[in-house]
Order: sequence, then structure tokens, then C-alpha cells
Amino acid sequence: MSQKSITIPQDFILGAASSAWQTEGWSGKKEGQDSYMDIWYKNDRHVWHEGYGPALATDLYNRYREEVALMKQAGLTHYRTSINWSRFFTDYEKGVVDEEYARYYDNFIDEMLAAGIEPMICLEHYELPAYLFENYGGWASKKVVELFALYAEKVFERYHHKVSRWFTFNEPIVVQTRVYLDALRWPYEQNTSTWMQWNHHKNLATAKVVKLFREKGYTGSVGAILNPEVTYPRSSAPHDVKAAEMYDLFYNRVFLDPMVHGRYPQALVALLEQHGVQWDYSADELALIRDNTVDELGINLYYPHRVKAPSRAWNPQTPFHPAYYYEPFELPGRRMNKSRGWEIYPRIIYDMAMRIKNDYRNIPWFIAESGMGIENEGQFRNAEGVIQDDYRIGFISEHLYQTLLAREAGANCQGYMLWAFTDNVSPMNAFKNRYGLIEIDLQNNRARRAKKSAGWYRALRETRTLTLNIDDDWK
Ligand code: BGP
Repeated sequence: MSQKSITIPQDFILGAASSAWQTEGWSGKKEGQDSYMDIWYKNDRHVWHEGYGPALATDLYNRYREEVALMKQAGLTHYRTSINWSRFFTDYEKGVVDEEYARYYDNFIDEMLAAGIEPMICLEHYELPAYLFENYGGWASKKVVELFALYAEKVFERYHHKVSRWFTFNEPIVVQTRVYLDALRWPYEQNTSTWMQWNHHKNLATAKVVKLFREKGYTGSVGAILNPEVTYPRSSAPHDVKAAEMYDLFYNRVFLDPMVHGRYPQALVALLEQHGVQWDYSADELALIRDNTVDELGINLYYPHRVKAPSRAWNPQTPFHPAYYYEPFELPGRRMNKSRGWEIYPRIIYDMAMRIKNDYRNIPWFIAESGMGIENEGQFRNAEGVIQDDYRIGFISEHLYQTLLAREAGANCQGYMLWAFTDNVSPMNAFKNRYGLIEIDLQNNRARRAKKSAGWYRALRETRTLTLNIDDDWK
């Protein structure tokens, strides 16, 4: 075991993240203001862990003052959440702001600013209005791209003087991949062309919003929060390396390249055509994407992704799916977070940092989500009732260490944000795997209680030094 210490630069973000739908609850929500997540939950509650979902969530809508006091106690420099598009308007087509909901955000943001915590706001964290999903097919429609730009316009008008770091989407690839590619989520359709159309329209919407923000002359930046998966091939053999490259092309570069370089990879466009994937795009749209790349990226990184070359021929009856080119690979002996079924490999952060430095013009970025979800955390409670989450402290230490090493090696990395500030509702895994620095007590009216990690996080902020033990003995 060796002990290491590393300095956390003064301007380095030490924050935590969350989203509107995963915290606020339905208090004050009006008829017709469902989001995609709400209708999925309403239509298919049985797949949500123990029936928990967005209905109450952490009741943040009623408890944001208490929450901000806890953020301050935990030493957060920044807090990232979303505004819920489905609740921000009473009419999505005319852009009529729901004053009651907007006032909640006015107050929440003011409360953070008064506590010295910088809010970072995402415009969509899966909160596509159900109305737009049902009436236009969601992001399959160009009309929805227009309406998103209208929404961004209204949000910027109201908050540009209070918030300067904006993000269009959180993990823009996720919903369509789960619904249209893998058909794992309601409404369980399989249509690879629809998948690609959603990808394209989210890239287009990002470019439109970047353009709008710049034309209005607002101070600040517009970025996006992506979840590129650091994908390692099983072996150095060319067939396995190709599998990893293909995975990267379809799932990572489909957003990274247009958002940072302003263009889709040629190889991706050619493969989509070769496999008959149809998506509607115009030269004007591609020009808009080319001219309006993002200012910064948030990167969500949880686990390494490993692939190998496919071991069988593709079934010709099955529509094209990128899995045509790869198969998942499990590394024997891997370190695991058993609650989540995810491998733990902190090196992903360093490897992603070098990728951004070398292949993505060293654009400013930060870790927007990193964290450890653990089931049944109550078992780690001490006599005073405080959850002793040393595993979380260990996880953050190792991942933050890699982030800081990358920064020392020239990565343009602005900070580290933990997922999540409090325990909350994940899609289906609602309150199953607990991620927070703050516990949410479901048996006691969503009461908040700081875990051991909250005090440790605060000390990080105060000392601006990370000290950790590295298990490096030859035993
Ligand atoms: C990320 C999402 C978050 C959150 C997190 C944890 O991909 O951006 O919204 O849900 O995953 O998810 P889970 O609880 O399923 O592990």
C-alpha cells in the first residue's frame, strides 16, 4: 500500500449532479405536463424497482432550500441539474411559460447562488414532453427540433443573467438506444432508422441552440453532456480491434464528432448507407452542425466497456444493429461493483482524457458524472445512524486521482462531478442503487441525512488535496 497526495487546483470544480425528473416529484405538475419518463412509468410501472418512480422522487420541489443548505455543507462548488422541459411550458408549441414552475427554478437558482454554489443547467435529461412524443414521434420530428430551440430561447431569456454554463442534453444517445435499437424500454420498438434520426436531430438541436446563444450575445457557454464508453478490445488482434472501433463509431463518435468537429465520421455515414439505415438530413443541416460546435463537454463515465469480434454470423432476419460488428466481452477477474453489475476500472478517466486531448482538439471538459451505486446501504449504518460509505470514498478517490493525473498530463479537464448529490430515481433502478452523498430515507418522508462521504467531500474542498492509498504491493 502506498500513500499518494495530489493537489486539486483552486479553479477545479468539485461538484455533484442530478436531474429534474429524478428529484423534483410531481408536486404542482399540471395536466398534460408529463415527460417521456412519466408516461413510461405510468404505462409500465412494473419494470420500475419496487414501483418507485418519478412521482415523488426526492420531493425536491418542496425541499430545495434544505437541499441547498446540504450542498453547502458538503462543500460543493457547482451543482448540475436540468430544467424539466415538460413542466416549463403550459403550451409547448406557443412557448407559454408555466410561471408557477418557473418560479420554483427562480428560487432554487437564487438559493444556490446565495450559497456560493454555481448552477450548471442541462435543457434535457430525458424530459422530452410526452405530448411531443405522442403527437410528433419525439426526436424523430424536425418540428420537435424547432420547439426545443423555442424552449431554449425562453429559458435563456429568463436565466441568462444567473446561469452561464448551459448544456443541451444529458446522454443524448440513451433513450433512442434503449427504445429503438435494443427495444428494452417502453414503447419497445425496434427501428434502427428511427434511432439514427433521433441521433441526428439531437446533434442538430444542439447546433441550433449554440447558434441562438451566440447570436443573442449571452455571456457563458453551451455544451453537451455525453456518455462515450471507453471501449477496449479483448485482444490486440485486428478483428477484436475492429470490433472496438466499430463500437466507438456507432455509439461514441456519432455525437463526439459532430459536436466537437462539426461533422459525422465518413465511415459512419457510409456504413449506415450500406446497411440501409435511412435518416433524413440536408446539406443545410450539416452546415449548421459544422458552424456551431459546442464550447465544452461534460463526460459521464462509470465503467469500462469491452468487446470482441462477433463469434457468429448475423441473422439476416434481424434488422441492422451495430452489434453486427461486435460482441460484449467480460474480462475474467475484473473488479466489480456487484450491486450495479459494472466493472470498476478508474483508468477509463485517464484514457478518455488523453483521447479528448489528442483526437478532440483538447476541448474544455469535465467529468459530469462518476459514482458508485450500492444496494441496501442501510447495512453500513453506524450506531449514530450515519451510513459509513468508505467504498464510495474509495471509488471517488481513485477516479478523482485519475482525473487530476490527466490534468497534470495536459488534459483540459475542468473538474469532477459526482453522480449524485442525493440518492435518487434512476430509470427503472429507482432508489435501488444508492449514489448520493446524502441519503434519502424512503421510510421517513424522504428525510435527508448526510453519509460519511459528504463530510469527506467537504474536506476535499477545504484542503484542495486528495490523499489516497493505492494498493500496489506485491503480496
Ligand atoms: C446515468 C444517467 C443518470 C443516472 C445514472 C445512474 O447514465 O445520466 O441519470 O441514472 O446513470 O444510473 P443507475 O441507477 O441505473 O445505475
